[in-house]
Amino acid sequence: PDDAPWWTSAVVYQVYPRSFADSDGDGIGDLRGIASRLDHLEALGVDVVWLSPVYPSPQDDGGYDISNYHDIDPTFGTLEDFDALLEAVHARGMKLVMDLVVNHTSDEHPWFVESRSSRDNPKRDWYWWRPARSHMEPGAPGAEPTNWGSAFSGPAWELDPATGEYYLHIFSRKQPDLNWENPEVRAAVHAMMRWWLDRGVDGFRMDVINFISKELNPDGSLPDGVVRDGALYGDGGLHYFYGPRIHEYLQEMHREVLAGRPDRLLTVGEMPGVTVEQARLFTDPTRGEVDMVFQFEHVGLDHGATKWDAQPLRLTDLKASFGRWQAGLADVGWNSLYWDNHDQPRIVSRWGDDGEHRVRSATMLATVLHLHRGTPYVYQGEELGMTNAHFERIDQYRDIESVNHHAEALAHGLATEEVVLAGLRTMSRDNARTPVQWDASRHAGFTTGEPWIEVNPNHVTVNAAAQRDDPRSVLHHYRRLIELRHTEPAVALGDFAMLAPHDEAVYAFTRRLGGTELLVLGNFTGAEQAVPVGEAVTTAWADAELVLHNAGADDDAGPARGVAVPLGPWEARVYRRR
Ligand code: TEU
Repeated sequence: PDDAPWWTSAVVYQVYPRSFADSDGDGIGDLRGIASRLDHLEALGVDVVWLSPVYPSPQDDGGYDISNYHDIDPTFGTLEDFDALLEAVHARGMKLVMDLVVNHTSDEHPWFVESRSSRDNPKRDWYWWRPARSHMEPGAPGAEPTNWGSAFSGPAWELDPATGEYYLHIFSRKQPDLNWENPEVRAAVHAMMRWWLDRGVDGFRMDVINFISKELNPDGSLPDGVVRDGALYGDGGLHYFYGPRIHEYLQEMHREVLAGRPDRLLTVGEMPGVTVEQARLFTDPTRGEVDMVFQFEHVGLDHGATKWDAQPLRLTDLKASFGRWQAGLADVGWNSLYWDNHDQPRIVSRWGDDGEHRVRSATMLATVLHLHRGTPYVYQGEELGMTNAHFERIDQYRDIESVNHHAEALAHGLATEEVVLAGLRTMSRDNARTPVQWDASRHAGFTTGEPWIEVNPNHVTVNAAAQRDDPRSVLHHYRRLIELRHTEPAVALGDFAMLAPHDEAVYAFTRRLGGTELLVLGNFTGAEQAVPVGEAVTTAWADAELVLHNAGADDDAGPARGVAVPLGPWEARVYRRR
C-alpha cells in the first residue's frame, strides 16, 4: 500500500568510521574519509547511512563509551566536518542516522566525574551506585551488589574507593550504566537527541536500548542472576533484557523527541535478547516506540555454551527462527534484516564459504536475506564479500571483548590458548573491524599511514576497485538486490511464506503482493541440490521469469534455469510471476 512508511523499502548501510576510510594518514578512519567515498554508497543505491559513534570518547570500546554527546572526537574530525558530511549525504538524496548510546556513558563523561565525586553529589543518582553486599567488606570477593558478569569479562560492578561504593557497568568498567529511573537522566538524553535532530540528522540506531530499564527488588536493590553451570558470574540479562519500565521509557522518548517531527525519521532499537512477542509491542506503530529492532536470535544459533564455543549452523534452525520473526511481525510491526555488523563475524566466513565459493556464497546469502520482509542493513565491506580476519595471534586483536575474554579464559584455566584463539578467529568482533578494502594497493587504499588494525592480506583480490566493473561481483549483486527492492513492491511489502521448512540444504520461500509473486531459492551448501519444493510448485512456476540469480553471466540462465533445474553450489535464484 502506498501509505507504507518510506523505510519499508529502504536499505541502510552501516559505517564503522574507525575502519572505513582515513583522510589524514593517522591510520584511523574519519569523517572526511567517509565524505570521500559517498560515490561508492550512491552507486550501491543505499538510502540511509548509519554512523557508528563518532563522539568524543576514550575509545575503550570503539567509541561506544562516550564522554561528550555534543561534539565529534578529534580523531574523526570536527562538528564542521560532520555538518559537511551531513550536507553531502543529503545532497545525494540519502539520509544519515546517528548511533545513540545512552544505556551508559564513558567514565570520563562529566556527568560520571561529578556523580562519583561524593555520595551526596546532585548527580550521584544519575548512575547505579550501591554499597557492598550486606555484612561484607567493600572489595572482598563476592561483595559486589549482585552476581552479574560484565559483557567484557569480570564482574559488572566496580568498587570506587573514593566513596566506598560500587557502580554498575554491564559493559566495560569505563562504561558506567546510566540510571534511567532518574527523570533528570531521561530529560538530559531527550534534550541531546533533539539537539542532533535539530542539526538535521534523520534518526537513531539505539544501542542496547532495551537494557535501560532494570528489574528492581521491592527494596530498590537489584536481583542476582542465575549462575549457569561453568559460568563465573550470574546472568543479569534476565533482569535487564526486558525491564518493567522499558515501554514507558520508549513511549516517553517518542513523545519528548520524535513525535511531531516530519516522518522522515528512522529509529531502530538494538535489543539483545528481545523476543518476537516483545518486538510486536516495540514496533507496533500505534504504540509510538521504535520503527524496528535488531534482534539476536539468528546470530545466536551457532553459539555453544558461549559465543566463543561456536557450533555449525543447522539451516532448519535458521528457517525456524526467521520464519517465526516473519510470521510474528507480518500483521503488526516491522523486521530489520542483517547478517553483519561491527559486533558479528563476517557472514561469508561464518555461514558461507570464504574460499573457493566466496563470491557465490556471499551473493546467495545476500539474496536470501534481502528478499525477506523487512529493512535490510548492509555492513561496510559486506557488499564486497569481505571475509573474517583469520588472525593467528592475540596481539593482532584490538577489541576489548576479545582481549578480555582471552585474558579471563587463560587466567581461570577455562581453555588452552589454542582453543581460545580458535574461538576468537571464528567469532571475534575484530573480524568485522579490519579496514574496508578499497583497492589492491598497500593498506587497501584505507590509509596512507599505519592502520590501527591489520588490513586483511586478501585485499589484493577482494576490493572495491576490482569489482566496480565486474557485473558478476558481489558489489553488483548487492546493487541489483537494492535496485529490485526499489522497483518491485512485492520485495518490501509482499507477504512471506516459507517452503521446505525441513530441508537442511536449500532455503526456499515465496513473497506475494496483489497479483505479483516471487519465489526465492538459496543453496546453503557447496554441493548441487535438488529444489525441494515438490511437483505442484515446479509446475506452477515452470514459465516464471528469472529476475535475479548469482550463477554468473557466463552460465546459461534464463529458461534453461527453470525452477526444477537443480541448484549449483551456493546458487541463488529469484523468480517472478504475475
Ligand atoms: O552491542 C550490544 C551487544 O549486546 C553486543 O555487545 C553483543 O552482544 C556482543 O558484542 C556480542 O557478544 C552494543 C554495540 O553494538 C557494541 O559494539 C558495544 O560494545 C555494546 O553495545 C556496548 O555499547
